[in-house]
Amino acid sequence: MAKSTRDPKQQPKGAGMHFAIVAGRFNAHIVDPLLKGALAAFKKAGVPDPVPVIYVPGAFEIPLAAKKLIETKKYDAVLTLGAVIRGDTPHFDFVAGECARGVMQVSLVTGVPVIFGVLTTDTDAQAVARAGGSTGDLIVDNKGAECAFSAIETVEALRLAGQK
Ligand code: INI
Repeated sequence: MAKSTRDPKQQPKGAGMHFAIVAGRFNAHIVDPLLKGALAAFKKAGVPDPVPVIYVPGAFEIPLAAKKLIETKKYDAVLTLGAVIRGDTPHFDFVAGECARGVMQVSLVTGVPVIFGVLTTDTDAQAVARAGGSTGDLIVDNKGAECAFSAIETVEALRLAGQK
């Protein structure tokens, strides 16, 4: 499985940062552990509780919900979580592609990071493995947790960039 280059001993610090999560309900057996992982990672990094979670039907609806959250001006970044599995749908490419495109578009148009925690896999087993699999750990091998750390790291990076 592909690995992030982040040093796991160097946990980013999220105190004073505010995030919201958009989660697709489709493939809930995958998205639920992604969400648990993300919330555990935010907690570990000191992000203030609660982190609000907005549910939408599926990945296709994620970008608009992220935009609406950003328009409240309450959040430093929005984390998106979902699972699109090729075996499940002939319109995989439309759902996965438009979700990814929409997430990037919202991020660029608003100037607020929208983190892409939407799994796009060929099989259910691949998605399970990226959602913590059987590790029994909320953070290890969990794309939701990894993306929560990415959200913090991106906010840190943009704050630094803004000071240059
Ligand atoms: N939505 C997903 O999040 N994952 C999927 O795998 C999926 N499949 O298989 O179709 C899916 N479809 C629903 C889609 O996101 C929209 O909710 C729906 O088309 C209504 O706009």
